[in-house]
Amino acid sequence: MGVLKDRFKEKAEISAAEIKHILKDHGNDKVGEVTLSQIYQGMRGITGIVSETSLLDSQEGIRFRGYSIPELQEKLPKVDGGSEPLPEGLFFLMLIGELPTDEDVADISSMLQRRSHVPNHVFAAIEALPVTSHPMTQFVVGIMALQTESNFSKKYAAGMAKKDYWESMFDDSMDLIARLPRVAAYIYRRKYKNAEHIHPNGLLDWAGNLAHMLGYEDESFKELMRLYMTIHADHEGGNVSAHTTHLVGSALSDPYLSLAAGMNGLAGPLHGLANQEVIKWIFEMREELKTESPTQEQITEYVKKTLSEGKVVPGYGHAVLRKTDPRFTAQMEFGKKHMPDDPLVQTVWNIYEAVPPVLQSMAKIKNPWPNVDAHSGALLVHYGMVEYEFYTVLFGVSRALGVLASLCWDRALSLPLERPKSVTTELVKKWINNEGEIWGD
Ligand code: NMX
Ligand code: MLT
Repeated sequence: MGVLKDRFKEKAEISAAEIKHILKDHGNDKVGEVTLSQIYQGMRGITGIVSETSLLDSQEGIRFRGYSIPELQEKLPKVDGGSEPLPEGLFFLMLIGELPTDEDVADISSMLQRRSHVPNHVFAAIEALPVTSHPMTQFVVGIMALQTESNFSKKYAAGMAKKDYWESMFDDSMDLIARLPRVAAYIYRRKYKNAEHIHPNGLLDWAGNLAHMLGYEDESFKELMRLYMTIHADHEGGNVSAHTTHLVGSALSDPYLSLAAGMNGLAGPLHGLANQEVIKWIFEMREELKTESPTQEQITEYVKKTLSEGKVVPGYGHAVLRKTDPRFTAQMEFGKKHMPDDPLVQTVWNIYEAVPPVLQSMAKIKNPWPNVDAHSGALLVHYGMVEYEFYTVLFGVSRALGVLASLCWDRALSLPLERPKSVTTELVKKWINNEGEIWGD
């Protein structure tokens, strides 16, 4: 832990000095213009956040500190005999900005094991909810109950100098990442497996141990968890879960409060909940068509029906991407390797053929291609995890890696309270008539 923290401190100090120089020389340079439509339409295309951990290109997809997903699969350490990257390695990369060695990753795995204790009151808080509560509701309650453990909030209450904020934010972030798999597995076993809980295995890696505590011992499921936890971890800073975590953190809310806020955003059907919506939609299609393997023609008709009912086709489209999401492709490759004959996985591939032409024919849809959520559920169902309401919790455990690495950077760079200017339509109308100004100071 000490070594990781020292390395982070060293990197952050260099970056902070660099940013100071950049702002001194270029702080007043203009980076673009903002149209009225952008203000009304979700701020698409407005650059307004710094997030060091990853960068999204509309054509190429995500790069983590410059590395694409295939490059991560090649370069990040793996378990002996495994072929998927260890998410601990991605976390190191996002936090430190360098590829880790096998030893760096082993150190993070054992640090997370050491810090993984979840106090009993957290389980009691989850138990206080009806078992029928959505798993994301239980997950957020679990994270909020863990907040009693925050070092940052205790130290802040006792009086802490600004220069020390980053250190207890860092400690909290490591604790939280270490504890999340236990909380997630507890919710899964409570809701779906008669509350028969499984003890952690201290010899396993972070994602392998999550698979074990969920009750899946198949080595290829563990490999899936390693891939899943890697590819869902970060998608630059503007997506709802990352932006919310960053925004709430900017009020100096501790990592527990900030992540819980981000997870509430992930629980929305246009964001992370789309992974459950995809499988639900496919199951409903199979039931309605009374076949396990609908043809492409049948899928096309079903997509048109979904659209005619005024619903979205889940798993398709994106606010930034304009090509097939490389996270979809990585999962498709996993499917081809481990379960090429699975009828549900094949249906996902048939949907990939059928949906884009239909969406392309609707001028208003900017991206007809699949996103990460179009594929993930089918892989989980293959291993027997059919309880699709749980899927977004898995997304959330992974997303914590990226947004908490970013939160450490936010505090280390002393980024200030986030507070953009808002306007009223009344003021917009005055501005149009040259009777008022809508720019903030
Ligand atoms: N099915 C039907 N309509 C769509 C779809 C879709 N898959 N994608 C976009 N549209 C509509 C969108 O609702 C909007 O309609 P309107 O003007 O009537 O409000 C119009 O097309 C223009 O939207 P875009 O500018 O292309 O997309 P936007 O940036 O607004 O939204 C999503 C992006 C991701 C919210 C949208 O594509 C969507 O709702 N997709 C389905 C849900 C989904 O898969 N979400 C997961 C995203 C990934 N993640 O994990 O977070
Ligand atoms: C994500 O992974 O956060 C989603 O693809 C949504 C986004 O990037 O806006």
